[in-house]
Amino acid sequence: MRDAVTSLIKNYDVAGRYFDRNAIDSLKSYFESGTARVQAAAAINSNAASIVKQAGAKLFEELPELIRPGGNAYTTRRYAACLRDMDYYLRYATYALVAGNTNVLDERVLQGLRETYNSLSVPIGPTVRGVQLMKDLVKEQVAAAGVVNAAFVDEPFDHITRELSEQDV
Ligand SMILES: CCC1=C(C)/C(=C/C2=NC(=C\c3[nH]c(/C=C4\NC(=O)[C@H](C)[C@H]4CC)c(C)c3CCC(=O)O)/C(CCC(=O)O)=C2C)NC1=O
Repeated sequence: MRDAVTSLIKNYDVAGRYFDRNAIDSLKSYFESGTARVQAAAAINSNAASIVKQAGAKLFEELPELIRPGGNAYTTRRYAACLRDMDYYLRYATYALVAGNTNVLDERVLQGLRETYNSLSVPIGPTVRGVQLMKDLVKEQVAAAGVVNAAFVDEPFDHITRELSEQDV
């Protein structure tokens, strides 16, 4: 598992080089956004349950067929599994936010996920929609917490979306 700093060190060490201007700029920008990243994580933590619940409610409102007989989230067990998955995405997105790197998502969440979803007929498009709904709610919460320049919030959610969508071929 890597973060913004360890991944940079890894790249420069492989080449046996000191940090150059690019590396210094990227370190600066990571550390300058550090407090905001931690504030964003705190805002997510204290609202996580409600973010997942609201995103789930919106998702099923938009796509009610998911929870009707024959839908993948139909039955209490599968409904709960769906919300649990959303909670996984939110929690790991928070880790990635703080790390300034999406590696934790690749290693702990996305690896093998497509095979699992395909084998259980979990639909990718609606899952991606659920992730985007959570992103919107998170951005609202983070803004409400007074965090400015929080563009970095998009990154982990868009990464999940991109990886899931690309794999859905
Ligand atoms: C931390 C990393 C991690 C992830 C990401 C993860 C996902 C994950 N989701 C699963 C199931 C599932 N995932 C969903 C999700 C959905 N169905 C829908 O229609 C919606 C679109 C969507 C919610 C947004 C459902 C319904 C199941 C149960 C499917 C079944 O058992 O038939 C399963 C199969 C095993 C189980 O049910 O627990 C895994 C492994 N597990 C992990 O350990």
